[in-house]
Amino acid sequence: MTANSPQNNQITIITYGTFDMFHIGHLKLLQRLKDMSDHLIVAVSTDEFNKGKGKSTLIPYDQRAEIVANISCVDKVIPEKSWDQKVTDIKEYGINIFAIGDDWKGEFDFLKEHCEVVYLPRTSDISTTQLKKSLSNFLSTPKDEILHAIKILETLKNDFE
Ligand code: C2G
Repeated sequence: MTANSPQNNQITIITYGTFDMFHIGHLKLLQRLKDMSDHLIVAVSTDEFNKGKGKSTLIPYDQRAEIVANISCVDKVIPEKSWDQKVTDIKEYGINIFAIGDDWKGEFDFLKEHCEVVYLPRTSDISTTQLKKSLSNFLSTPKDEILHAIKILETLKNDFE
């Protein structure tokens, strides 16, 4: 099934993502991928490509790519500029496994004629969308309301101690 058999028994994996506001879910995915491979290549979506996805990012591409490139389990970062670059990437880098979170389950099965395709369970209870929502809620709450809430919590804490 896989066109690219391991070179010298070295397994190379590729994954794609935006990795905006890098969080524990992103890290755990990359670490799991590295546990399955010798080389981990990560394609980070460019800002232009994300616009096409209807996705806006808080952190610009250069910084997201630099953050991912400095994650110890990541061996190489390339830009993701289009949906149809995956087959070319798989051939160019001798990819054995294409892997991504299961929020994309089935979407990339067409790649099975070129390499193995794996969908990994996402890390629950964390997402960039969720972080953005919490941040905007926090920033939209008037300061004095936050201070008032903190005061109440402190009083409660003292009562409990
Ligand atoms: N992820 C995860 N657990 C989370 C959040 C994200 O495992 N709690 C995984 C996603 O499933 C994905 C990767 O982290 O595999 C990056 O997630 P996003 O930055 O949201 O990537 P996305 O915008 O979905 O880009 O061509 C494919 C696209 O580039 C995928």
